[in-house]
Amino acid sequence: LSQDELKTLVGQAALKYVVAGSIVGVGTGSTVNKFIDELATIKDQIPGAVSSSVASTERLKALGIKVFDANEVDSLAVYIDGADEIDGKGHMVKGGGAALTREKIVAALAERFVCIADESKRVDVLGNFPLPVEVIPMAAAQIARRFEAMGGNAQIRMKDGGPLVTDNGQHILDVRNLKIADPLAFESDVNQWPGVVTVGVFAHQKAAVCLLGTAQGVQTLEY
Ligand code: DER
Repeated sequence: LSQDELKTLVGQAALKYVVAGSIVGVGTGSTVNKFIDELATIKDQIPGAVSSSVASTERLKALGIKVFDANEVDSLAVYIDGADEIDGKGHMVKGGGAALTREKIVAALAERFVCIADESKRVDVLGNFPLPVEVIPMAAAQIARRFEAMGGNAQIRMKDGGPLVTDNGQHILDVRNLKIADPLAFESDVNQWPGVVTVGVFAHQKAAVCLLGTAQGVQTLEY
């Protein structure tokens, strides 16, 4: 099975976590796009979705799914999102799609985070994927130096010849060469640094379930 076929499999599998009559929390990325396409097949069973990015909002609306503002809901039964890495406890590295801040905000509304991923995302220790960190632009160099002091190599994410600007108007650092042995402590520490908007470690907002697409089919991992 190709990676694309594995993403379709887990996108389909995530439908069973959608609660009829309830608004669904929707993440961002190519795997989530497969889920959104599947969600459209049952859109008459839900009031709509809360989205974590302009890109997901556009896809949801194009498929006739109503998008609610995060401030319109008190909580969500479920949040469905992908990951760049997920470890054995459901801690994730996210932000490959530059949506990490709104993803963490919507995930915080949900009772249950269901991660959908192909098997390439499964790791023992987080940090092989360059860690995305959303930063206030004026703090980028200062934050990069702090990562370098811990052995990391931080680069501003570029797009169309300049720094990528997120949905929130901020920049992203991608930090290579980190080994995140204690995701909870790392997330708490980096969150405190002045100028950090969001660090792409989802340990406090970890997954409860991961639907992992493998050559043998979809594995349901619970944490
Ligand atoms: O940006 C994100 O956090 C996305 O969820 C990303 O990590 C997963 O995207 P993919 O499904 O396209 O690999």
